[in-house]
Amino acid sequence: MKLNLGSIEIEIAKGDIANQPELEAIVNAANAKLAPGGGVAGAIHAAAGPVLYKECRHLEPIKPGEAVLTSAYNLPNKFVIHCLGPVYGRDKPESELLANCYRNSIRIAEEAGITSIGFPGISTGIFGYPSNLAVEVAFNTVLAELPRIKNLKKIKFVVFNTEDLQLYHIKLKKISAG
Ligand code: AR6
Repeated sequence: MKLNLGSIEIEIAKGDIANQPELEAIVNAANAKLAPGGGVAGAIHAAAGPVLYKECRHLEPIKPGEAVLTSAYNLPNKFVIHCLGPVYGRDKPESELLANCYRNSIRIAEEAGITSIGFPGISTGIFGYPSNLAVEVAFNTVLAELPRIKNLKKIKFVVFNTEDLQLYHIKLKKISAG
């Protein structure tokens, strides 16, 4: 499903964030040490190859809400933006820290002149953030950033399972209905 808001296309799709060849940048749901882990981080590091972690070692540690930019190496993208989401129930205020992830990722992408970016559901896996709440934060933060965007033309939410896809659909429909 797609929605055009001004010059920016918002898309939601089910898929693997590490296999998004049409996107210039993908976002990693990283850990503080920017190390290969499970979930999104595991998939991204496995596809990028070990050189990604070599670059990451110079940039860690990062704090919840922070984001950093690296090359994408063997991934089919140019860049990876690594951000650390909050652990639900531990890093507070959770919604603000999660919003910082989306905001900082978009700002870093803009500074680098990136035209397309893909987000996974940051914090909604191992970090335990309920998907229904995270979807609200993700969309509301992205929408609030739109007026400042000059370079980005496409923002894609890449969702891993059907239940989460449904939540994203409902939210996007509400936005398109105004
Ligand atoms: N593509 C798209 N979405 C995915 C993929 C994938 N390949 N794999 C999982 N998801 P998580 P977090 C979904 O756990 O909660 C790592 O070990 C998944 O279903 O990757 O921010 C890091 O090293 C969930 O909805 O990220 C950190 O230690 C969402 O992506 C920690 O986990 C995020 O799941 C970060 O936890």
